[in-house]
Amino acid sequence: MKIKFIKSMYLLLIGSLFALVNCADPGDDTDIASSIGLGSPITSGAYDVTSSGFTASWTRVYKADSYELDISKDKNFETFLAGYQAKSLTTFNEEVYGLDETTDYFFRVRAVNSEETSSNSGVIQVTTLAGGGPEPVKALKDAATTFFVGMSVKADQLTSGSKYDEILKREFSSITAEYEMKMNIILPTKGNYDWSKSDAIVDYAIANGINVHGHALVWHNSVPDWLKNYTGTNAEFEQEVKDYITAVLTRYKGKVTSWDVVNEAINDAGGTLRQTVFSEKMGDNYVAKCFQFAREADPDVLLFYNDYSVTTNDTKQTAIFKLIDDMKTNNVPIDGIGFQMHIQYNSPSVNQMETAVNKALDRGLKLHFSELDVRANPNKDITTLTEERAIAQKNKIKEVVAVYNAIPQANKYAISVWGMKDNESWLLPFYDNYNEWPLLYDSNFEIKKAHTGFLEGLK
Ligand code: 9MR
Repeated sequence: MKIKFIKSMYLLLIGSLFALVNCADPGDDTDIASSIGLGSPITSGAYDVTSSGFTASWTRVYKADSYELDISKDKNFETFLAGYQAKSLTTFNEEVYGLDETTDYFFRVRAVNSEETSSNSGVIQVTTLAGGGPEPVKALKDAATTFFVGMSVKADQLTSGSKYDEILKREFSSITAEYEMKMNIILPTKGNYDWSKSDAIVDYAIANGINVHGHALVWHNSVPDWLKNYTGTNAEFEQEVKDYITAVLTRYKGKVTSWDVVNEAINDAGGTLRQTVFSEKMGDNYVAKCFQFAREADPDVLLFYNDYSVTTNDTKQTAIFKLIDDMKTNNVPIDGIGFQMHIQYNSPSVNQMETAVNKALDRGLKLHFSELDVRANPNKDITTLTEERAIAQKNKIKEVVAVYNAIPQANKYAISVWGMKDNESWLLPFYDNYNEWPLLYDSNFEIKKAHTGFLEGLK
């Protein structure tokens, strides 16, 4: 009886295996794919819900080229939000804004390719939050508790009671002179130091408990004419540079925390040392010499090398870290590296930033994300800052801050923005006064989405 039962179970098992093999005929993959059809996206919900918007997100569908998003106030989708009836998207999320507060919204999404459109995803309901007037905006320096938030300044902005003064004191914990602590301003003619602007900036910082990052001791673009056209010997030229570095660091000892000792020494192409009056007169090891002079003048000040395109130009990045490695091998004192973040709304990627950051961390350097501004119009294709571009700019700043915030405390120093208001950025005159909005404040001192992006990057 028992044997008979086992035998019939055995036959049943063989039979069902045979049936399974038959129905899953592996001979024709396309038949299987077309019989399954294009899958529907899975809606993973809404995030970043505020009183006026939310972000809808969904999963990627195999073989889909794009997605169609419907948003409605009505769960049966009999009417649609303007622009959101089958809105075509190639991304897996959409930031929706301009909505009413405490209101229900519904969204669903379909996958699309050249042959078909999938059925709808499940419907997600989102309720926007209560408004209650504008939310209090956290000050950048209060939100960033583990590093300085800096801004570049000009001495004439620092009058007590000015709008700049008010915003600086509220938002920023560090300042850098945009140009008034460079050599052509401090030492315009041989032997005649002019400390008026640099003192005004440093005194303002001290009076208001703000850190100062010094910028920049040696930069080929800020050499005073008398030194550019120097007629003395190379040894005398080197002594002039040493005297200058010593004078500046001595004057600001204990007042200025850090200096960009040499700025932009590496060429954009070829990974070579930029040929300047400094390399010509002091030799290719002039960078190391300047760091030595600085350390001799002030044993405590932090010494940075500062350059641009570090995250996006691989050849330059390699050359910069080689320069630093050579300095370290020769026991030349260097504390940190500044990545000038003159970037764009669509570049660099998080991966590019992390790669460059990791190279600095591997070498135990402090990191300064210096000179941050984010071009919203690098291809000159817009004439006003569109909502879409403002959001893309905001998201890029959020990524920048998140990457920086994730580095170990010991390697953090500051993120410094290069200017306060859009209309006063160096970028406008530099690129023939084109339309650009690269900063955190607009021309009326109003906070932009970019500012929110900075705060969100800290969350
Ligand atoms: O933004 C600065 C501009 O106001 C000055 O006229 C110029 C020359 O001193 O320098 C600009 O700042 C540069 C910085 O010192 C180094 N990196 C590139 C910046 C933009 O050119």
